[in-house]
Order: sequence, then C-alpha cells, then structure tokens
Amino acid sequence: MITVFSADHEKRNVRTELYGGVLVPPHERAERARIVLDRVQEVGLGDVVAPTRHGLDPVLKVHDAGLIEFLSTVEDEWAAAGYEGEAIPTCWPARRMVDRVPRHVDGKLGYYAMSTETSIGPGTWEAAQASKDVALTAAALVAGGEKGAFGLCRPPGHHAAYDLYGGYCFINNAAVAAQHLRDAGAGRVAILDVDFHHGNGTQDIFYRRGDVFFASLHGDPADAFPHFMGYADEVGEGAGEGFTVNYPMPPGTAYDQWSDALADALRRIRAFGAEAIVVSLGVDTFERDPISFFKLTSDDFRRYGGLIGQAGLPTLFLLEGGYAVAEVGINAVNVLSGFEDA
Ligand code: OKP
Ligand code: ZN
Repeated sequence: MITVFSADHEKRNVRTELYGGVLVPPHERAERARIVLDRVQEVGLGDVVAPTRHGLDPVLKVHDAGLIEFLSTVEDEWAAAGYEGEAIPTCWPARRMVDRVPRHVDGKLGYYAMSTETSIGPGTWEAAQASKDVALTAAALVAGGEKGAFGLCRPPGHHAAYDLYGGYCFINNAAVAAQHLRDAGAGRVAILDVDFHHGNGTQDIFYRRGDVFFASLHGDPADAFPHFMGYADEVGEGAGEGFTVNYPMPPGTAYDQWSDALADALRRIRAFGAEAIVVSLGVDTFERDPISFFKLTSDDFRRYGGLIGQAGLPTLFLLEGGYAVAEVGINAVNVLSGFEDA
C-alpha cells in the first residue's frame, strides 16, 4: 500500500494545549507523524510519496469560505493584536446570543472554534493545507484503481465541521477526500470513523446528504469529547435520513463489543452500496491512550484491519488521532497490514 506523507506537517508545532486548566505540551504533536512514518518504513508497507498541491477549491466544496478565510488570516491577526501566547478562544456565541462574525480576532476565534484545546500558532495553516493535500493525493490513488492507500495526515481532520475548527482539527481531510471520490465518479462513498472520538465535523458536513454514508464508533459523548454530538439517535436528516449511524460506547469497552459495532457498521456500509470507503483512522482506542477510555490491544488493530479488508472495497485510510506516542506507529500500521492480509 502506498503512503502519502508531507514533512510540512512539522510547521504546526504549537507549544500549548489547554488541558485540565493548565497549558501543557500538546497531545497532538509532530513526533506522532514521524513515528507512524518510521513504522511504515520498518515493516515495508510500500512506497512513500509526497502529496501534489490541490489548492483550496476541493476544500471549499465542504467548508464555509468564511472559516477558510479566517484560518488563513488568524495567525497574522493574532500577532497584530500584540498577544504574547498562542491563539485560544475565550468567548462563544452561546445560546440566545447573536450569529454574526465579529471584527476582532478574539470574536472570530470564538465564532469559528468548537473548543479551546486547539491553540493556533505560526505554521498551523500551512500544515493544515499540507494535510488535506495528503488526503487528496491518497484519494486520487484510490480513485485511480488502488485497492488501498494511506494518507498520513497531520493535523487530523474529523472534528472540523462546515464552519468550525477544534479538537486538533482545521480542515476535514476525510470529508475533502470523500467529496473528491464522489467527483471522480464514485456514486456512493462511505466514511467509517474508528477514532475514539466522535467525528462530529464529518457528520455535520454530510448530515443532509444521501450520497455519503457516515458511521462512527466512539466514546459515549455523555462521557467523552466532543460531548455535544455522537448519540445513537443522530441518524441524518432530510435526504440524509438513515445515512448516518453512531455507535457510542462506555468507558472500558474492549474488542469484543467494539468489533461487534464495527461488524454492524460494515454491514450497513455494504447495504448502502458504497463503492469506496474512507476510514478516519484514529488509534486512540488503544488501551494505553492517555486521553481515551477504550481497551483495544495492538493485536486488535490488526484484527479489525482484516475485517475492513474483508469488505472488499477500495479503501482510503486517513490518520486521525492516537496519543500513546510510543505505540502510535505500531497500532496504525497494524490496521493497514491487517487490511492487506485480508
Ligand atoms: C482529537 B481526535 C479531555 C479533553 C479532550 C480534545 C481531544 C481531541 C481529540 N479532557 N480534548 O479525535 O483524536
Ligand atoms: Zn480521537
């Protein structure tokens, strides 16, 4: 399987994440991508290629132009405001307030943010663009007939909604890639989100569409980030009704229960008639992940890669989360090896 990788991910190198009331070094750090790349090469998964530049048109098919303009200017506006630290929102359009984009950068941050842990600093926007180019380049390989491809994306994307960033995400790589597959001729595309966290951004983007199926396995939002989306009764709306499926699961969930949900999701994807699958591949379901509460082992990742492979569809894997840094390479590449061996 070909891996697409860009060293430009390193341009996102913020120092802070607001966590437990303290500014700590980010869980989502550059080291993660280097470790996954090292593992890809160690096991000889296949060639590693650089992305080609795709510009912003494919991004604007699934995101609000206002969000993209904001992301492309916020680093300069924050610096111009004279602040010392990294950009973090401090206020929101909460219930019964006004839905209008403010002029000041503090207001814009609150307007476009879904959460405060995702500090923005110099290079974040460049890295986010490289990440979506990785996704698009890998999507083009699958559209061109590859059975599988791996987009080693960083930063991740699945929390980025139509007009929101947050949860370490800026551009929704999976959504951009799924739309690319549709535009390249796939009539029906499924997105399978196996990251520990609900893919609220991806769900948001396709919630009213019947051509892109969305399935997510995740920590129950009553207990886990993003807290305000991902319940089982969210099933899509309008033309999209019945084309979203959520599997929220409780603390301590291990492979038996988790793989039952995966098998059900794969059944639903087959019944939908998907011509390709985009996997939002977060490996923060791992038993020793520092910010999550599922109990998958490194062997479980290989096993479920095989289940995905047995679906027999062209499959695009895009890296999302996974914060047990020492094992992030083993776990992510185990899924890919399991897929290839199926
Ligand atoms: C991004 B991805 C826990 C706060 C959670 C945000 C987690 C973002 C995960 N107290 N912080 O889905 O892996
Ligand atoms: Zn996650």
